Amino acid sequence: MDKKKLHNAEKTCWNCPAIDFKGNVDFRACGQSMKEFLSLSGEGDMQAMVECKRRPEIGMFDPASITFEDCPEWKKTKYGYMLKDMKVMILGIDGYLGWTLALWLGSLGFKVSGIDNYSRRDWVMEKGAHTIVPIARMTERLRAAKEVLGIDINFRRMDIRDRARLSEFIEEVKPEAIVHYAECPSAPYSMVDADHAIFVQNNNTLGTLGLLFTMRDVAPEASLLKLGTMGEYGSPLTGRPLFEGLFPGEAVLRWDDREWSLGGELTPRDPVSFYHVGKVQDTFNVYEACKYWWLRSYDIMQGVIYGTYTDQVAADPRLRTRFDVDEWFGTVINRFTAQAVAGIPLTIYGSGGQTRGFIALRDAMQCMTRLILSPPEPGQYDVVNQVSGVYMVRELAQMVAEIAANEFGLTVKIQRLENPRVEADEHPYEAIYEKLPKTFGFEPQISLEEEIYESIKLFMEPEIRQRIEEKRHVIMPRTRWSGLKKEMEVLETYTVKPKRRAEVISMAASS
Ligand code: USQ
Repeated sequence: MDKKKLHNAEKTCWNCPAIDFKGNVDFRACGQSMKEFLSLSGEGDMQAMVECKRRPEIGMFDPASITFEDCPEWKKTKYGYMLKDMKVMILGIDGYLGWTLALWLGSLGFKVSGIDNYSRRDWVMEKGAHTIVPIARMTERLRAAKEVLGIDINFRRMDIRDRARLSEFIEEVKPEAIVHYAECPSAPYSMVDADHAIFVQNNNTLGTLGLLFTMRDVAPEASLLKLGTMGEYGSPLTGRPLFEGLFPGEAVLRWDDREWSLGGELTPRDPVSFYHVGKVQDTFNVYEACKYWWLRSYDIMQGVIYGTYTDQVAADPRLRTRFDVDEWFGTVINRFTAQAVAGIPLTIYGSGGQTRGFIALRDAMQCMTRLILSPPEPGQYDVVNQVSGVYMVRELAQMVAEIAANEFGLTVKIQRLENPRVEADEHPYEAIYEKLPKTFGFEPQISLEEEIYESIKLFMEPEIRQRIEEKRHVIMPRTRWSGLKKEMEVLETYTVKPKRRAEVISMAASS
């Protein structure tokens, strides 16, 4: 990528969702890149002629002839060229990520619409838990978004599996990108029992499959940003790198004195719960849909997310996003920060040698924006590993405990528990996460330490601290992957005491 140019400057109308391909394109070229597509037409005889839905006056033209940089419909922003008033529909707009993204995009000038059936609120309630950061009802959220940030969000309450209504809404809005967050995001919830496993796979996998058919029929030119997970890959004990979904061109399979190229093939998946298995099935469904129907998608293998801050959600208490720390819906760093504040021992599962890719909430929002602004080509399925750092669970516990102790004067206990999950807790881990920085210009804006600090600061508010304490009983893990109903044994407990002020100052001076 040319450093001086914005990452999507040289993309052309071939990638632009405002282009009308219908009737003017040879659909035999489905799934081909622009280069291959043009080579198919032979003798430079252009087969693709398109019209612009926004500028019909220019008539039919060659889609490779106008770049985003040249087109007056695309304007420069700090995240890349942006299609003016670009319409983005967020499925799962009431969730932790969905609501945050809606406000983030709205404040950048996107036209945001979204659906939700509030099921995340229901699942958390079913488990006797609650979001520790109190959130407003949707009507109040929408009102506050308008009042405080001047953002109008076109919201419709519905289940993604209600295909007739979804199709009607998509036809009405005509989104240029669809962000799909409308899945149940919990590995432990999917491991509770047969009913939960079946529910999660039905809701997630069949919901997504239906969406693909709907997009084929009513919005084939919109890009689909589908949330996958780094957990699809597992953590192979061989230490094989976790490539970005597809093998790089140079990869080969060697066996029995013979050799084959693996370049471009989907890499092996080794999911670690029935939830993760559903995500793998999604991967194949999306991959096929791009092949069959010329849909275009980025499958986003997101690392474990943490944090609660963006400028928009912090602008008013009614705009805050949810924050779960219970066994089922809390992810590890978020749980540790809340545990540290409420004096609950930080729960390391097993030895704590589990290593994972992570990303802060606001960095994830930046990545999503960049991906939305750089749509894939028609028929293109691509995968990004949305990660900004790799850490081991026990090092995270130590880091959270030290920040809580040194910056907030808290006395923090760390507790190693028998691991409720079936997973390796000592293993090699090499995640490759190069596409977002190299192809989409992503630069992380926030360090892990800063984000942990911000979260703890917010949780020190008496109301939030109280809400964590009230739900102590749903913070300790109870769901064993083995199905056994038995409390986890405590393997070790130790205290991380605040360093004396003088020690902190001398450490800072020597670093
Ligand atoms: N862990 C602990 N203590 C805890 C909670 C978790 O040691 O109190 C360990 C787990 O055993 C695991 C690791 O931390 O090894 C991560 O667990 P997690 O609960 O933070 O994340 P996980 O269940 O793997 O999945 C979560 C979300 C899922 C998302 C995924 C990204 O539930 O939606 O897709 O993070 S990833 O893990 O990279 O696949």
